[in-house]
Amino acid sequence: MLGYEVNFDGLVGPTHHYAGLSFGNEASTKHRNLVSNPKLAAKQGLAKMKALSDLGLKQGVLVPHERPHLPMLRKLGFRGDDASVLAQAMQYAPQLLSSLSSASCMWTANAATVSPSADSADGRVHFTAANLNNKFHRSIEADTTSQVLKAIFRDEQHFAHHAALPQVALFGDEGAANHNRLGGSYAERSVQVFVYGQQHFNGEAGPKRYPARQTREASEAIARLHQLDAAHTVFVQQHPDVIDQGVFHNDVIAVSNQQVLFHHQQAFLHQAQALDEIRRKMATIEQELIAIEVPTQRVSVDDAVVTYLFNSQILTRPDGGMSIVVPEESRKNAAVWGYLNDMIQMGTPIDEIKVFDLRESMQNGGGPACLRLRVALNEQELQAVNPKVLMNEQLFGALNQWVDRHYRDRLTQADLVDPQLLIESRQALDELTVLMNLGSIYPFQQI
Ligand code: SUG
Repeated sequence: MLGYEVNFDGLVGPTHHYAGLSFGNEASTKHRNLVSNPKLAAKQGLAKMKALSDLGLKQGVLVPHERPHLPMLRKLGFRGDDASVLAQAMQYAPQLLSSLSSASCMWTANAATVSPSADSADGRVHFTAANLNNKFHRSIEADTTSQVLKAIFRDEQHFAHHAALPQVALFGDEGAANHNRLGGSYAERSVQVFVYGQQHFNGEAGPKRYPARQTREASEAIARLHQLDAAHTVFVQQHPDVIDQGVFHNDVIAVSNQQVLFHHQQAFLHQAQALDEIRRKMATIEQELIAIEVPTQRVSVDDAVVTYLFNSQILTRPDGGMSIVVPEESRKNAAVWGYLNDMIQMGTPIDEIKVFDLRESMQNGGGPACLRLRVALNEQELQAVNPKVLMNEQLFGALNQWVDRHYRDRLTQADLVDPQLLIESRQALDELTVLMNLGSIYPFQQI
């Protein structure tokens, strides 16, 4: 059966700024208070989407959420009209205003976990929106994410949507950033690998310095909801020491595509055992794991974190070869660039490097892979996707013009109090829902 991996990238929202909100994500902390450029951020993201779509790959777009999030500010006790809610929040709790203005939903690898129909007992594609409860600014994403996914994957015959897991630390869930799928064709059964940072019930030691954002308990609940079978599912603990070095999601230290698992030597706790289990489970579907393990001697964990070497996308081109998509920061680092150039000569399926400038997102800790949610679909399922969200020449042109009309090219935390920014954002999103045929997905549209 024909299969596709469709990458759904997050379109950067108009309130993109640097607020240092993500403890444990070193880029976020380091770039706190930097002046951002939302217009450039959105255009850098769109350029990547268009370039990949031009390669003949399937590319979708996920829309930004409404920010500042007025309903949550009101829930937290700020009263009056919108302008006075913003003014009070800025006066009494500027960090809250920043949290509720973050454009963090751009990192759609954290939007949800997706299991393709070939792996699920009921033959449907399953989506569970991530609760993202480790960070307040991200915990408010789940409801809108669900609405957006339902507006794109509408047909219940093909698509099953699950609400986010309970909003407590025990079920900390960061979506597909801690999830890999290894196998052959996208439309055939594969092995799903859930990577967690901590197991709360009877687990081994977790990180000491930074939080583990994904729990085993959450991953297991998702595997149950998605009706996966144990024979093709693997749960692996990420190495706690690397979380403490800034690897806040597994996609900062490992990435997969089809049979290939590209990972660092220190990615997993009990690494040899983990790879062995993946290998054995892949053998039951007659697939052989191609493990590309990067030695610490060649690339240190620190270099991996700064350059986002593993936050790359490995994509199968229509000619069957694979390209690796890396951020500009990987080219600038001699060790990483040297490794990448050696790797494409190693005889693995990866034979090409593609470099993108994603600096605006990178400065908040979001590389190429953070910006995309992978959805593997068969032909019929692809036909059932809302076609207005799929990238093509026309959508690319329309979205660039939309960004030009509505986005600022400079934003600081001080600007978030400006009621005009809220008005601009709402106008922009209102137009976007029409452009992409999404219906009323934002709170302000439902009042
Ligand atoms: O959740 N940064 C995001 C980056 C997410 C990257 N995603 C993946 N690795 N898949 C986060 O830490 C920073 C926002 C700020 O500080 O302004 C932020 O939310």
